[in-house]
Amino acid sequence: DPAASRARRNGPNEYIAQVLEMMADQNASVSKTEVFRKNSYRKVAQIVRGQGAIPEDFTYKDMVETDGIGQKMADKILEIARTGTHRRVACETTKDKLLRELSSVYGIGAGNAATAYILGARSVDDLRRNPAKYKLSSATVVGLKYYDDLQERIPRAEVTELYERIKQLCAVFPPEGLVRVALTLARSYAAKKLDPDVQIECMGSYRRGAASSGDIDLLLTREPTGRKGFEKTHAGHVARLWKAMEKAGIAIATLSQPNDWHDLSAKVNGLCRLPDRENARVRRIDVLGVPWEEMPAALIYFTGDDHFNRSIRLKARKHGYRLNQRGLYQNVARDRTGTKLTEGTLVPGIRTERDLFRFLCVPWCEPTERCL
Ligand code: DCP
Ligand code: MG
Ligand code: MN
Repeated sequence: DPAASRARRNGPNEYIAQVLEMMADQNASVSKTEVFRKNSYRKVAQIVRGQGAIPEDFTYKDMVETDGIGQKMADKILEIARTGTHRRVACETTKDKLLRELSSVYGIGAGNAATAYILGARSVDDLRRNPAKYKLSSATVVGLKYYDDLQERIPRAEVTELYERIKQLCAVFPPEGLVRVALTLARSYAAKKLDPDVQIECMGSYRRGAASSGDIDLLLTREPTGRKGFEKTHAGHVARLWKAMEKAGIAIATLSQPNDWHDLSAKVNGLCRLPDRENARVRRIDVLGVPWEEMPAALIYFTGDDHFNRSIRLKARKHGYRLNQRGLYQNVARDRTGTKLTEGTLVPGIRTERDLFRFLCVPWCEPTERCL
């Protein structure tokens, strides 16, 4: 009976019931014992909700005589009633704290953290000492190696310096293939400007003008030029740039790489630092290729912040469009619940961020104003 169950909520034992439910949640549903324990806590929480105040109206004796509540459980309920909590729950907050600490390592999400915890990890140092035991990926092992550096934010001036140095590298990509072999033999390739038309933008909090950034987000694109069907694009440029960054001592580790380095949307996640600098900290950097026609939407998405993105997407949606990091789409069919039925087609004629704002009737606002 839903009405009765609603009435029982917020009854005299509601707090006790909630603590019991927290204790239920402490049992992962992995083993049969855990599932059993979880369910028995839940059942007892429901029983307790339906009774008079503990321990005056629903006494210890009453509890033990109730189906589903044994002596051990009755002891726990009394402890909660007396102290407002239970030792297990008090330790739950430390467990939560620990899971959060474990997830602060690059590459460890909530799932990996829980796994490592079950396998016995109780600190980041534990992970460091025995990465194999906790089934950590190779990227996570790298994340652990530079854990202390990666905890720190990057001062704006340092992002600027890295960004400038990386842009300079773009101007001197060595060419590929036979041309490269020939030029290498001639020992003259180093100063060759490969592609002066490549465009690199530094996104995220940096573009919003922040005084410090958590990581560096670079977009790489190029307007296709040349005869239709034989256009020159930025295909392969992310790979060339990353290689040049490695050679220059800027990129020091690759955390994840694209399946196809030649894809126009190729993306690499890695670590970098200012070379030839004593005590230069190791920083997180992402380099992403963006097809030219996706640039307006990509600029908006990667500038953020995430609240701004959510609100401009919502606005697009209210007008019957769909905005994501690849573009603004029209003729998106949705059913009555709002679930998307078709992908729609790109709205034509949008070449800049401003075009996109104008199309959605959003007054222009500078990247530095996009913090909601
Ligand atoms: N983004 C988003 N929603 C997410 C994650 C990211 O809209 N869940 C967008 C907005 C962000 C941009 O991508 O501004 C870059 O993501 P970051 O996580 O690098 O965030 P910031 O660069 O804004 O902040 P930080 O300085 O912490 O890197
Ligand atoms: Mg960022
Ligand atoms: Mn990022």
